[in-house]
Amino acid sequence: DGQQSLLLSSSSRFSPPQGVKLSYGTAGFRADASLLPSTVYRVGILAALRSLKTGSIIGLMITASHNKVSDNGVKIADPNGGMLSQHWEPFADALANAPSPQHLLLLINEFVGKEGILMDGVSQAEVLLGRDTRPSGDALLEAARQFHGDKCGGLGAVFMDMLKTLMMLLKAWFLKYLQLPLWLDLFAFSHYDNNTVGVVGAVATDMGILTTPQLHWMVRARNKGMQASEQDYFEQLSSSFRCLKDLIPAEKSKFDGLNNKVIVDGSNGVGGVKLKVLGSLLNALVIEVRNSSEDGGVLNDGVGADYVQKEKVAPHGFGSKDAGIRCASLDGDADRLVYFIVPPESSGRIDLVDGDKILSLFAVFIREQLSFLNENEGIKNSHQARLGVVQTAYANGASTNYLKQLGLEVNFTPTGVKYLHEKAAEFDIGIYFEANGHGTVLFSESFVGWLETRTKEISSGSNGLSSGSEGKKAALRLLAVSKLINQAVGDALSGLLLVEVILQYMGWSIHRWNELYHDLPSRQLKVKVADRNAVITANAETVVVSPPGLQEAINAETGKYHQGRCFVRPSGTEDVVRVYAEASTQEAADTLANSVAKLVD
Ligand code: NG1
Ligand code: ZN
Repeated sequence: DGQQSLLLSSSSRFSPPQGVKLSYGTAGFRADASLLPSTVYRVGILAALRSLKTGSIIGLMITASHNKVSDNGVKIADPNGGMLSQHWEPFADALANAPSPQHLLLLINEFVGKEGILMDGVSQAEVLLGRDTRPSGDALLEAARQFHGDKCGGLGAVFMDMLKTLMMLLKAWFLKYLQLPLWLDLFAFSHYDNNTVGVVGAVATDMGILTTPQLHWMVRARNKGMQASEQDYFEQLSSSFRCLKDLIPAEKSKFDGLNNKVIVDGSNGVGGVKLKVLGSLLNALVIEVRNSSEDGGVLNDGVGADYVQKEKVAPHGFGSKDAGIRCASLDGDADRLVYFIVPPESSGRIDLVDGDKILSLFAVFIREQLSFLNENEGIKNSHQARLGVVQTAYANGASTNYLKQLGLEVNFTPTGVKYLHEKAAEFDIGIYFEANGHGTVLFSESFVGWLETRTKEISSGSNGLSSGSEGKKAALRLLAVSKLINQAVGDALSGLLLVEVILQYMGWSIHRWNELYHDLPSRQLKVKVADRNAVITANAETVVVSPPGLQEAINAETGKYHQGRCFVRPSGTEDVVRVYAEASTQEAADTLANSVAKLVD
């Protein structure tokens, strides 16, 4: 009958790919784009349920970041702009892998009951949609729209129609086998019989092509009741940059011509386009963008932060002509940022200024501002801000030593923004970065509130701070940093502006910055194995607990090298086991990585 055919067409269009087990992973679902329509469809349902559960706006981003152009992915932004609550990940996995609409339906119902999600006909789900420049992005959104209803557009219709289909199916199924009509009434099922009215309303707004951090920023801003258009994003970043720039002491800003220019590799993706807009709002900085999506190059192919960081070579379009100039590279969705220095001869190899060094620069600056605050009598006893830094095992050992030697508290978490972010949120100011360039600086609400009150008191002259004192300026600077740097996720655009203004403040060239410490040589490898999840780790991924014996073998290899450090872990975004090795020479790091890769194979 009608229900059956709806179901049939649903399952034929949106059945999950055969023989593939999808996992929400480090950064949502990722796979070859051709495998993803059913996943995007189902994540659309997930997003709507999440919105109902939290009573807030949720984000849905279609991107596969630094992965190759034929891949794509989908992930959720939670109400605060962060990653999907880990507690919902098993549900996401189950949804994506449900073999049939019947299973999907049961899963949803079970979960809705368990989570106590209100489907009262009044509550509205609201989801903001974003995608990067991947050619498959549009089609994936379209795939999610195939059941387009007559009243609502986009995801709303998908959600409505999916639920309607599922509810009808469930009704038939339950009535036939379980005789549980009463139970169904709990879901006020009858409303679904009408084609235009639903128990659940879901509104999806397509925000168009965005960087991942822009979408997260918008979700966060909307839920805080703030203006959240793309223009608002650009305004906030550029005005806080200007504010920081204006707070640079005259004696500190000794610049030569080179120092107000940065050349940025956009990875042939979305970041370059957005950075051009941002750059046009700034006078104090010249941003030259190369490898932008409209330049026609292939996304992430020989370009981008991941390539530059892993291969330690200049991206396409950069060469010895750029020697000595500050260069930076974004990844495909602009949530990663690394800097680099091109050597004078075309040897290919670059000096990489990675996420660890960005973290170190931010830490030095923020620590200095906090000490200005603490030195100031008016502030001394009222608030001692706790500053913490968070890294993963991929952080270069030399960076960890440097940060500890600055007297900072260094914390380690497993790979994955969700873990780093959560840890950093425990501090008044928490700085987290992955070596690959993903990171940000989080300010606690109480500390921002304190800064706001303090800077207001200062401007009305009602406290002990003399206007123009370093204490006052430090408070204003920290407040501006909290507005400039994305509070939702790592954001290459806001990170770049913060790096640039701190370098101007310090009067540092990229060379001076790079000299903060010297990286230990390192090597990263990927190993394709039958089942990467056979490798189970502990202690922030530094130790293998299964298969048995592997860690002992790694220890034995590592022990052969001076300053040797090595660990392996299954990737959360690719079907590989990653090997990381560090040692006192590049050759040693390479050999260590290669021999451990053989142990894993
Ligand atoms: P996996 O594939 O789990 O290693 C990679 C990065 C993470 C993170 C995610 C999300 C490395 C070694 N791993 O995760 O740090 O950025 O992608 O994009 O760079
Ligand atoms: Zn990314």
